[in-house]
Amino acid sequence: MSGRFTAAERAAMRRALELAATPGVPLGPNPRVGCVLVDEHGETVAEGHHRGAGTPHAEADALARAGGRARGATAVVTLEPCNHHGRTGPCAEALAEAGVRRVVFAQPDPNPVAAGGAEALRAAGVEVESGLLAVESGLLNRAWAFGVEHGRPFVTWKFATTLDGRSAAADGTSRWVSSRAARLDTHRLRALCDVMLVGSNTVAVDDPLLTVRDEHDRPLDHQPLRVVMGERELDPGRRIFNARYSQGAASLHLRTRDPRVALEQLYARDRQHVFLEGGPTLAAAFLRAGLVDEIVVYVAPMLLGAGRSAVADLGITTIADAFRPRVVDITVLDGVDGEQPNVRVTLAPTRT
Ligand code: AOF
Ligand code: ZN
Repeated sequence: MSGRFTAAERAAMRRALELAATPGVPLGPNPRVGCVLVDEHGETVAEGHHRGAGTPHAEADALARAGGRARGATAVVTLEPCNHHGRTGPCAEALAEAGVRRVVFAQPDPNPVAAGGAEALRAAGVEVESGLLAVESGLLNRAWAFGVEHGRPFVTWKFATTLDGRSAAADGTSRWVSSRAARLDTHRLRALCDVMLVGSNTVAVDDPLLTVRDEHDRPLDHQPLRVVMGERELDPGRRIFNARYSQGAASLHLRTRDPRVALEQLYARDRQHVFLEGGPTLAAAFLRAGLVDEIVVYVAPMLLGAGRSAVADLGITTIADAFRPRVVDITVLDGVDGEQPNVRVTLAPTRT
């Protein structure tokens, strides 16, 4: 396995993954893709990455920068080069025409419309290898590939809880259940999504901002769309609708209570990844509909005894019917400035 790739190709793929994940690139309908061209000595000839639908693909971007130096080079790409005339021309053809000798890609293209690049390249006499850092590349485009397969956005449900399963105290106060480290971690995850979703009750009661900020509390340049769903009429003065607080983030009110309808409308707007952040009624509606694809929970060392649960009634009355998601990861987030550690648990709902 390791013999199929040179050390230079490995390093180039790491770099291509970094390029693919360049911050500020809108998710939109397309995957995140990076490409590095290396010469026979393993030296980088040119780098490229995709910047969103309608712009050149990563391979085309790198080829344009390389010019004549692409001849004889190896193209290291995070995704199988496309083989279709979409918004841009087929990359497999462009690579072969530029005289690229070898192509190494991480993962096959799951999009049936664009797939077939590997075959086309081989037919044109280009050497092709795949599977290098495929797991990493798969993770990067997990939401996009999910959309290609299921025709809807990927949903991450996030909540914070005390040891006794409370997300807010009896009087409704919920600041601050989780530590600063946990809240910072949440902002990091929010930045990877393109929709922040809450219910209209949460907006009426908590008046959240739902923008993504960095560790200095500065808003990021590129913000997810803030979506409120539910039939409740809302005061236009709520912070989420108020340009004075928007920090560049747009917002949208979907007047439906049906998770399936909301996801359909968001997918039609080219949204890939929904970050579901409250409240309990909305979380329960998504769980009951089987529309949660990932759960991220921050557990804080705190007890409230009474208070609001993170999730409303799921219709489960006996232990045998418990919802049992599979644990994917458990990470301790160390406390800073004297705060206690919190625990982040990531889970995948199991489908039967
Ligand atoms: C990208 N960027 O760097 C690569 C892609 O019709 P288009 O031009 O928007 O092509 C979109 C498809 O092309 C996309 O779904 C994926 O299957 C393939 N490869 N796409 O946006 C890239 N290499
Ligand atoms: Zn392409």
